[in-house]
Amino acid sequence: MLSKTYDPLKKKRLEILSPEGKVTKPNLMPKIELETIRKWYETMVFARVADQKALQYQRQGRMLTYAPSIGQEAASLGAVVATEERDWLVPAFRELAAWLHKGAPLEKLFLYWYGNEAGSLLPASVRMLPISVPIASQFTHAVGLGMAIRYEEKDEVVLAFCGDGGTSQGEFHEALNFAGVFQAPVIFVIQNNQFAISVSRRDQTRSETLAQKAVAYGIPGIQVDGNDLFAMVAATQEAVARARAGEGPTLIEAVTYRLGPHTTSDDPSIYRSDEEVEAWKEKDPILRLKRYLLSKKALSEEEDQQLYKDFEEEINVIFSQVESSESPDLEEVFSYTYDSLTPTLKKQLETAKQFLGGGE
Ligand SMILES: Cc1ncc(C[n+]2csc(CCOP(=O)(O)OP(=O)(O)O)c2C)c(N)n1
Ligand SMILES: [Mg+2]
Repeated sequence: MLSKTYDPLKKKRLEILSPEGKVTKPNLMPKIELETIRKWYETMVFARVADQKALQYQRQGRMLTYAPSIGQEAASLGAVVATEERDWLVPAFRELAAWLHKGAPLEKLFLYWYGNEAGSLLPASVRMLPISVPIASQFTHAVGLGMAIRYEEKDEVVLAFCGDGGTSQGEFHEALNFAGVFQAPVIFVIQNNQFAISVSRRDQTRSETLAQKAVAYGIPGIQVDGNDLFAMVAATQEAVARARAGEGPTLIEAVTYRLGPHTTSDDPSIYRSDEEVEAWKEKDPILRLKRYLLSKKALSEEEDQQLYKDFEEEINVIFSQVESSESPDLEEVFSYTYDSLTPTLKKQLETAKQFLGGGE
């Protein structure tokens, strides 16, 4: 069992694909067709280009705000590909590659950051919750979903994400404890991208790893190289199998790096060095997978360049549709959380109507 071999208290980290693009542990390599790996690579590149374009749109004054996932594509994609269509995804807000794999249209996610409420209304066929802003609330939502699945005796699991900063929130601990006690079928992934806005990982907790927090809750935990797609797949496959067999939750710490800013209103050069960023660029998950695919002759430099060009065009079209989309009625902002409006929501809606109508 990986979570036993890679006991987080022994400070071990699972890595299968080296930064040079070589499989260093063939015995742990998940069985995946080369064609499928190539498809996943394309999803990661699409997410990267979408992030880069979104940052540009924002600088051009065309996008409200944006939180890019640049550098973290393997952490979310590697986890989600180990789940099935019937399983649930509960994202934080830096899992674009996973959203795309799950079938959430990029248009919806752009709408969200554009400030259009319609961005939170995902197609019913996509088993994914919309973005929830309060840090680590994703984990308690995931446990709720997991408990509902157990109650209804369904063969489904929940994959949930939060950040390294999220591990300091009460909801993180409540969720892990509850899931451990009741053996909820949830895979918790911490995207440890080394920062919570400007707060570095070492200022977040005295724990040597974030994975070891699983120990306190009596559940398996494992630290994984989050920039290694194959390691993420292997660790998540094992966690999914356990959850599906009724053996409860797992905590996965994906060690990665936020190559971009926290959001478009952040300037990371104030709190971290260029050298640090450059060192992490060598461990870029896309570069690593590209090197692997090139060595297997499953991708050429020309094809790779073409991918970037094609995706840029496709994304520009999607964004122009977002720019010309209409805002939904104000009522819609209030009408989805509960079956019917609560007294507080009714009051808020009235206030919002007055405010938008110019007040009295
Ligand atoms: C409960 C709560 N407190 C504060 C914020 C403001 N906030 C948004 S993102 C963020 C940092 C989150 O860091 P981390 O969990 O590491 O995720 P990352 O942004 O690195 O993906 C903070 C403090 C919030 N959204 N929710
Ligand atoms: Mg973080």
